[in-house]
Amino acid sequence: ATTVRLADYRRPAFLIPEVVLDIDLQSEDEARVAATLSVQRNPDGASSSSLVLDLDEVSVESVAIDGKLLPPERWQADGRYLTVQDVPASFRLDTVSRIHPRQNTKLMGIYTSSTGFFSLCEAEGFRRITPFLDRPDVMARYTVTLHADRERYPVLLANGNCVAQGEEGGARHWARWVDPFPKPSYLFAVVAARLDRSQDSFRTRSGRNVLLQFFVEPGKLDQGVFALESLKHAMKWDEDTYGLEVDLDEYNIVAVGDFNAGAMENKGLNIFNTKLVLARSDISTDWDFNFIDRTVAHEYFHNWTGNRVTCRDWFQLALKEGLTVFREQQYAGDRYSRAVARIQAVRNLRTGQFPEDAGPMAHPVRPSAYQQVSNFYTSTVYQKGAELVRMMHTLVGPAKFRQAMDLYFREHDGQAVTTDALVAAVEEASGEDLSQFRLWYEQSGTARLSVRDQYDETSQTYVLTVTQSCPPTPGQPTKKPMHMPLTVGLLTPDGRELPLRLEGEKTGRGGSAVLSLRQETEVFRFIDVPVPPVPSLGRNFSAPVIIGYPYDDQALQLLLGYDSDAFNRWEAGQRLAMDLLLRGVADRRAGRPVQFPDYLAEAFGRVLADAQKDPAFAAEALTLPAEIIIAERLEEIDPQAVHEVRFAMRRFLAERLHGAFRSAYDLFATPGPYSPDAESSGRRALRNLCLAFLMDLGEAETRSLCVAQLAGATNMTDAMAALAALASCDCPERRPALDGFYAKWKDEPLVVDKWLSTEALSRLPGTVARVRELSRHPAFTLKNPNKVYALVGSFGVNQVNFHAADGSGYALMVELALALDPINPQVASRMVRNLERYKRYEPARRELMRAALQTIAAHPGLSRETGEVVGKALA
Ligand code: HT7
Ligand code: ZN
Repeated sequence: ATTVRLADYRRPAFLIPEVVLDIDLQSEDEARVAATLSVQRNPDGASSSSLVLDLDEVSVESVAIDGKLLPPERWQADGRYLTVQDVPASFRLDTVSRIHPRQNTKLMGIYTSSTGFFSLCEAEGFRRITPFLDRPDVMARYTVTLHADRERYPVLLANGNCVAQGEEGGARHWARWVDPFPKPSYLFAVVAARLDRSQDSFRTRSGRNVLLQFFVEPGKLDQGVFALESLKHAMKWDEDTYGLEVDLDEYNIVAVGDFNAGAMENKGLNIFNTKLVLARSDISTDWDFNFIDRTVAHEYFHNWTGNRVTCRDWFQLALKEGLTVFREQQYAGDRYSRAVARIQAVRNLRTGQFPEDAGPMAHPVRPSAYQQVSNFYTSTVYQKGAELVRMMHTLVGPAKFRQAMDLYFREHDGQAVTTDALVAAVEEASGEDLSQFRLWYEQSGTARLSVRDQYDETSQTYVLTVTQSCPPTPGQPTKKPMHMPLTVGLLTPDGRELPLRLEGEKTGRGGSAVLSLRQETEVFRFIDVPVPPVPSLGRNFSAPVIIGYPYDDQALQLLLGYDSDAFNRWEAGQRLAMDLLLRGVADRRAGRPVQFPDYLAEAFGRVLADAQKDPAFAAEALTLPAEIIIAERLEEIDPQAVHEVRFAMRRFLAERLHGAFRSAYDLFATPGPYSPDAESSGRRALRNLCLAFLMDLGEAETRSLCVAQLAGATNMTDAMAALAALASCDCPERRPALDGFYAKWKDEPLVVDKWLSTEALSRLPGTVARVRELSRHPAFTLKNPNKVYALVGSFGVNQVNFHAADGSGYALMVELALALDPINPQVASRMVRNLERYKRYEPARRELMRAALQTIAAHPGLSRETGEVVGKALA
């Protein structure tokens, strides 16, 4: 396997400032692509007599320089490159190529979906359309002419503005689009399809009117209303928060049901997976609405962070993704509950990124090597990347951070840069020395902070000692200490917040202090501390680390009840539950009875009693740590033990708080028409959480309540909550509920996905067989990524059934992944990642998982994408 290394980066030998494309979509099976590239030798690049263009599944028919056809001996096209020999310093290159959209099941480049032709080019898909220097530091102005059948594909779109269109001989038409902004090829997009269109407009703060258009499969325009509203919110938010205006005359959003990613920020022509853009209350949950709002905003924010300032190479992916996820998180915090948004982001990090960072695919936020860049669209790049930006924001404060962003855009607009450009801008604007902070981009692994304290009554001094460490990760046996903010507060034993003052400092720090950690061990001496305090550590999750401190249950209950930092109130509840869950797993594995103390029920009962103040927060606080997060804390993972102990804790709480859960279920009903706003979705979240706890007891009365909720639901949030609870309940109501749901929604693909996912996530025995059966169901196809993610992806995170002790879950994953690999290797390699952490499991499962990986590795013709994952896992 070829490894691409950051250390080998060289500036391109040639630049291509202008691209003119003529794409003739002759049939679903074939398109002719004529490309005219203005090519110039790059004065800053290596000198080369040949031009080597990237290429993938494109048949090149002819090559001409400055209008003269080249003889075959002057150019060669192998599977990966088009090499043109003896080229001048500056010239026009014309190529004519053929591509096969319907055969393109990889869904990279131009491919077909039910309504027509669509494209996805990030990261390396443009080379599947035409030979090109398909790397982000080659930026060009594009003019694109599309030709297609008028009746079948009435909508013809590309980036930028439509400058001309017309009819052609027969039943065909054409349109020409010009994008005035130079862009990297990964931002290129085209669409030729039968779509309905709705339009709106946005008036920028400088008074320009921008046309907003939404395109979707015929009959589904009503499902785009929410996304268009989100887009306008996002545009306004970016003006208000960062002073950034939309720079286009026309901003188009297209929805497509077959898509490898969630969405793509192509300049002026965002293409969205239907799952992340279509919303209507009867078919979308509160979670969908929230995710759609954030994704629409995220793609829009890329217009500046990614498109105007782009990445020099794919090792710099976090430059655009980390920063844009951070901006998206800020947006969500402003628009919904700040605390809940932060809690959800941290839960995401802990379920996705922490395990990744502790496994064979662990890599720095700025990786230094890859085989397939598509395997590096990871939680580390996205979520941990956002945490790095957040830490800089915390270290320098919001005002300086804003100045840094202004500077970043001033200095780098129109450029392709490295992650260092952002750090340097923060450094320059704030005066803070971030040289050590840069290690965050280079070192993989989740750092640990071990915190110890000492209170001295006579001097009224409280000393916090913080020691950082980071476990070894592939290729990085040792780590250097990193610079990070640790936000802390101190609480009195009766829950009051103490004013903070550090020894040697003239002024106090208020109730919260941002401590700067740099050395391996740092000591902070707080003075004028009248009582032994309880520390609130890592407020608002100030750094993406694991904080170890010997809290006792009383301290945790105090923090849960009184910490002024909502995140740490939640965190205290999680720690309280986690300590008991870990004890429970140890007891179960040692054959001792698993029991839980009264104080757990009392603490959760107080949260529930207080839920009126903030139901969304209460729902988060009453959610037990996910199985995968518990597993992460164990030396050796026994998924069955983790599942059973967590389930036992849920049943314990459901029994003890039965009355309170039942009353809250009634109390938090949301009367009136559905709205996905933060308050009503918070009430629904809490009410449905109560239902789920009660359903774990499986009583007939609760089952009837659940069936009634499913039957009477006026929105998908309530319907799905009831269905999911029934799907994990071994009761007579279960099968009719699941079958009835499918029968009702079989014509709505996105709801069918919810059904597939609910079946695959069931905790009940028999799920492996059911998933196998569903993989042969007419509603399922390996060709559609959404279907794969819904069924196979959900099954892969089902901790109890995927990890069935007999290995049947692994065998099923192998079967499906190998069937998928030749169709869509990007998606297949994501599925295979569910097996990669086999070394973390107890011996029997470890062996079964290793054998599953070996079967995949030995499969003839395995894709490079899946090959990289299994190769690293087995290394
Ligand atoms: N930049 C887009 C994500 C994306 C992607 C993810 C995984 C595999 C291939 C991909 N191509 C594009 C959307 C975004 O992050 O905003
Ligand atoms: Zn993004």
